[in-house]
Amino acid sequence: MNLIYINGEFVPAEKATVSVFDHGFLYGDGVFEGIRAYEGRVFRLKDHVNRLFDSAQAIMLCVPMTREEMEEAILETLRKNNLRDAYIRPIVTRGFGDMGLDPNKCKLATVIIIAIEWGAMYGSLYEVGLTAVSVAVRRNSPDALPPNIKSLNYLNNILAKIEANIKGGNEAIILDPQGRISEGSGDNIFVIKDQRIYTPHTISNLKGITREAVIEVARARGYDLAERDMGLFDLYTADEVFVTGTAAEVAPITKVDGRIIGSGKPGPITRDLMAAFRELTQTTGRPIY
Ligand code: PXG
Repeated sequence: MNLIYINGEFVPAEKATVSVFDHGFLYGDGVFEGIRAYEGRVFRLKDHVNRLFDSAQAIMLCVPMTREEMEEAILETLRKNNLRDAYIRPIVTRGFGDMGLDPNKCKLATVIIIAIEWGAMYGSLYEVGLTAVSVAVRRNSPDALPPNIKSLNYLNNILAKIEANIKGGNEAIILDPQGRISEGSGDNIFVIKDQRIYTPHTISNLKGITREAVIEVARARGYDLAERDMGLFDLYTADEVFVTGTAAEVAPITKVDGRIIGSGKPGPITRDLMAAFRELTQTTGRPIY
């Protein structure tokens, strides 16, 4: 039986509910994380908890526990469910309030941690590569809703995903309001051209923890890597493209808007980084047990 952490208690999944007056439900007023555990170790737990608290800080949401307590609650949720390879979803909402969006009406944040068993997201596509399509919907403008906040309001990303589904793509390429490459619906984007690796700055997208890990391993392996602005042209003419995310891990993209990327197969640098990232996830992380 799957046990869910809600406000300090472990509740069977069927009974794990929140109030319809919770502002996380009423307004998407809250923040979350997506974390993975591999072979009994949580990958970059501290980074994820720090980002959760940063997201909360940005929306002036007081998390009713310390970062250390959050880390421990996540580990305890994994232990209670006997998990070793898992996907973990901590959620902090503004909590129970009344109608009306004023967050001051909510006295105490709701803390939820879900942990389930989960394998590779894209199955056989890691071998052949994903098809990506650019979408008309633009990423939220940073001066409207900063995409750095991992908030419970994911409609911007969902609209992009709907469009990708309609256009027959495995993932969406979302542009920022100025037409620069921003990110996928749930992952960051990397482009390889002439042996150099490029990725967009993180003003209009999420500061991905997988992105950061891949930057580290790429530089450690001697690759030249830079953050820069890019447009669709840079994607269409790339030698290799891949996306990174906790869910997607490192996933090659071999077609963008009908253009075949490079050889049409996952390229050598992408495959090298996929292996290096795998190695990192198998050998590092906070032990659960
Ligand atoms: N951009 C966005 C918009 C994300 O939601 C990433 C990038 C990658 O960040 P990390 O830190 O995971 O490397 C994310 C996170 C899903 C799903 O079901 C995806 C994410 C989170 C939750 C669910 O595809 N990706």
